[in-house]
Amino acid sequence: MRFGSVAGVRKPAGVMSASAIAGSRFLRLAAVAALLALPIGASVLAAGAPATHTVTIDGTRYEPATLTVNRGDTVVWINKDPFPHTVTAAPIFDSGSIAAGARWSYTARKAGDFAYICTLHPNMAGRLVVR
Ligand SMILES: [Cu+2]
Repeated sequence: MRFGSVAGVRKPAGVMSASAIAGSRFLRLAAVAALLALPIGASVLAAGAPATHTVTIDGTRYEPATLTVNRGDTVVWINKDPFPHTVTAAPIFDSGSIAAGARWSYTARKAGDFAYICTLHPNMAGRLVVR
C-alpha cells in the first residue's frame, strides 16, 4: 500500500490517505484535550502567578510609599539605612526590628488597604494595598 500522492497523479481534494485520516483523528483528539484543559489554564493566567515586590527603606522613607499587590504576592522590605526600622500594621503584619542592611518579607494573604509605620520612627509612613 502506498501513502501520499504518486508522481504525476493529483489526488482530488477531499481524498485523504490512511495516514492523513489517522493524523486528523489524532489532531481532533488533541484539540478536544486542549479545549478541556483551557478553563484551567485560563483561570491560572487570569489570576497570574504570585509576584514579588520590593520596597526600599532608605533615608527613613519607604520607597515606594504606596504599593498595590495581588493577594498571594510577596513584598520584601530592604533596609538600606545604617540603623533599624520596622514595617508595622498591627495586627495584620509587623516585621519587628529590621536591622541595617537586612530585609523582611511578607506574603499578602489578606485583602485590604493597610497603612503601616515604623514603630521606631513613627513619622515614617507607608501603605500596602492588597486586592
Ligand atoms: Cu524606622
